[in-house]
Amino acid sequence: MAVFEGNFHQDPASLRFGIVIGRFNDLVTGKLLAGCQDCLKRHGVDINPHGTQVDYFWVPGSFEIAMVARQAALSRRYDAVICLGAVIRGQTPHFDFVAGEAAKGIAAASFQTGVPVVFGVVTTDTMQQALERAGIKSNLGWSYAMNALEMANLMKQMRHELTIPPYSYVEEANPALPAPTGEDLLPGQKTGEVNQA
Ligand code: INI
Repeated sequence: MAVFEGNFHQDPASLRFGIVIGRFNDLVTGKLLAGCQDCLKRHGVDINPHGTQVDYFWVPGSFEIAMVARQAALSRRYDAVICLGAVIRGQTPHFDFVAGEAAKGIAAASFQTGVPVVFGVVTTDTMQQALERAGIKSNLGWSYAMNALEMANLMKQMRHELTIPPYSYVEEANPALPAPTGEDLLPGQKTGEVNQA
């Protein structure tokens, strides 16, 4: 039998990452991103957005992160997707909704696609606490990048050693869209034609 464990040194230059970042509280998320990039770069990943290894997706806030992360994972382009956001309790009565939906959605994106999707949404009571986690004391962005490197490598090893149907989760998560029915049709469109609008 075997022990499977991700490592941080096995050809990181061959890995591809998608990073989804919430603009809300960008004072914090920008710093998380900088920490994340620093870690990836120092492990040999080319972080240039015009290069071949990392794509960046900016979204309005943490609530939107999961949807974009799921689409990115479904593309099969990435070995891991890293989600960066900051939800601060003091700023909103709907903290629990935004944080809860982000957590649930990000977990679902990972389960449904079989692609590691790293939960890098910082949830704190105050801006001060968030900033402490985004560079003032330590930078969790660095840790999230480590998590992504480890999981990407672990999944690579597992795909190599175990028989995992590569696209089963994707097909389950993304069944072929049904033909439009009467209610979905645009004026003049017949059943069976795909909506272009
Ligand atoms: N989004 C965040 O990322 N962090 C927050 O603290 C936050 N607050 O405070 O409301 C927040 N709200 C925006 C939300 O993520 C969506 O972008 C918005 O509701 C539109 O869907």
